[in-house]
Amino acid sequence: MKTKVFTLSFLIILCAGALLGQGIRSEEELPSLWQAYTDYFPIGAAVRYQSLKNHRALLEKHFNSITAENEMKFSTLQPGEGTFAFFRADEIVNFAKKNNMLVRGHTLVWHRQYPGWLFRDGAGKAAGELVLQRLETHINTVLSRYKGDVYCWDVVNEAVSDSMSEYLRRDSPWYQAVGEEYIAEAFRMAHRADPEAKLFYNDYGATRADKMAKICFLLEELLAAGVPVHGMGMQGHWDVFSPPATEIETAIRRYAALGLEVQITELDISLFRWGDKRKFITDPEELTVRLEMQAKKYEEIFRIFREYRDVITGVTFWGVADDLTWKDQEPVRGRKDLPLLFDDVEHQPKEAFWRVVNF
Ligand code: HXH
Repeated sequence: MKTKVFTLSFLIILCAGALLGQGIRSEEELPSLWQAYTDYFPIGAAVRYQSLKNHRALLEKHFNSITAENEMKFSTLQPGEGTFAFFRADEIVNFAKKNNMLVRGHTLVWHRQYPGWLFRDGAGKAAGELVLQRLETHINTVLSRYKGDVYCWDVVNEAVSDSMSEYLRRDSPWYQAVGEEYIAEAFRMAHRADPEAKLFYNDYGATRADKMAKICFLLEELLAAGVPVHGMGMQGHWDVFSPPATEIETAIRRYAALGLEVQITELDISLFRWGDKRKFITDPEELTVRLEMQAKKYEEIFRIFREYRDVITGVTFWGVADDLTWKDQEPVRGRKDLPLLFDDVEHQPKEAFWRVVNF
């Protein structure tokens, strides 16, 4: 009997030891992403409410900044007029505080994910004045709640048009209700509500010459009018084919030349061209090639980011690991993408991870 118990406990200890040992070893061996970048800039990730559970270990080890992917958008925070829902956003902020992470706020003014009531008045459309009043209430409520916790805000997201024949998006409900003044007003309101917060204009396609020219024109106008804008957020939803790293570098210099901080706010590198209609890359050889292209792209752009550490004040990935990414739904619904640094199966580091941390 005694020998049996002895053998059993011995076995249990052996197994536990092996498991624990393995866990500890791989944890220790893997360098931490944010620690590799302490001399450069904070490394952030966008999280969803569920990724606080699913990706907790990765978040705690590799990131020192966090952004809510959806939980701080207008429709989530104020679904009904005067009815604020802070529960999920608070959870994210508390997680960040517990782990000494920065929080980037995203986003106050956008033409998507806004609540229906915002632009309505009774049966008709709300006048510009009413919309601005509602915006001010929203900004005051949200920024005072997170004062000291959220260090920067994407005040206006994607206001510039993609069309060659248009400057600002005219189909935006903000533009339709208020006219182009909504942009300057939003920044002024945010600055009044939290004078310490760094205020960003955020957009995608920000490296393309035509769109960059329009964004710079907007930023110059705002700065010339004394509007409190402190930074340019380049989203960074790129793919393995484009844009070339040189184009990204040119854009960083151009925005920095305006006297603004630059952040890469929503980084991911898709394996697909934007309009590729396929749902998967089924050929294993093609997949290998694309993942290598992705690793190379990440390596190139991070070399540039490090070079510009004087102007780049943050780099945030739009997700944590490949099992939870908006790219699976947009721009092609149901297309399985693998755009991040950790894999979708076991959250293991991909080749791209090593190219980013080894320099
Ligand atoms: C970002 N927009 C948002 O800032 C972020 O809040 C969201 O969670 C994800 C991405 C990027 C984006 C850009 C264009 C777009 C959709 C999202 O829509 C298009 C789709 C097809 C073709 C052109 C534009």
